[in-house]
Amino acid sequence: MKKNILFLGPPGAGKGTQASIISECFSYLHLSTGELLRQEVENKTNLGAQVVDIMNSGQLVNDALVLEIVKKNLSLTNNGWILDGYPRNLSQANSLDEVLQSINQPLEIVFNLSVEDDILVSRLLNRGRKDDNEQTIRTRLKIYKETTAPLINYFKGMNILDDIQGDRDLKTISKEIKQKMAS
Ligand code: B4P
Repeated sequence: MKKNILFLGPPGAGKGTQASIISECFSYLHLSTGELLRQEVENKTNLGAQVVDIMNSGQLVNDALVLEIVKKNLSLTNNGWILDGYPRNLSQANSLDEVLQSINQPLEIVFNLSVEDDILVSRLLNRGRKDDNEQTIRTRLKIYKETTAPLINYFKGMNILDDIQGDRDLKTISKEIKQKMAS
């Protein structure tokens, strides 16, 4: 059973949703950089104050800040983890590679969730989080295409990428992910 997993995909593709289901099922650590950053904002920490405007505008938070969060949390477990929302650019992918080498826990599988733009926009508008307004969503989608989507080829080159069609019902998607983790 694969236990070091990463979810890739545009905003609203269901990375957080599936990562929660799978991490709960296997008792893996679920590391969502978006969620951890939102907690910093909620707790009104210094870090939260630095990132709140960036997040609300749909831009990516500074790489070094996110890396600190990832390092701190990944070193807490060797029992399996799911990264959700990290990395989001090539520089973050290279940093992740270094961190994983240093803790000797190689990434085993990347699930690339794909969903059409119109469905993504309507899902996010329905969700209604603070950064889920039309303008911010368009910015996030643009940044995803320019900055994050190139990671698909990066992970394909490592031979660990699996494409998952994300516009189906939650259970069907989770079932397919579990099958692929077991194979
Ligand atoms: P994230 O928290 O990562 O959020 P996301 O990409 O918008 O959402 P996700 O794909 O997880 O969608 P979800 O499952 O919730 O990022 C937010 C912000 O944080 C970024 O814009 C950025 O500023 C910052 N950030 C995070 N990581 C960063 C990094 N590494 N570097 C720099 N900045 C970073 O699903 C969305 C909705 O769809 C939900 O309502 C869900 O119920 C629904 N849904 C999911 N699957 C469905 C399905 N199969 N069918 C129907 N509905 C479904």
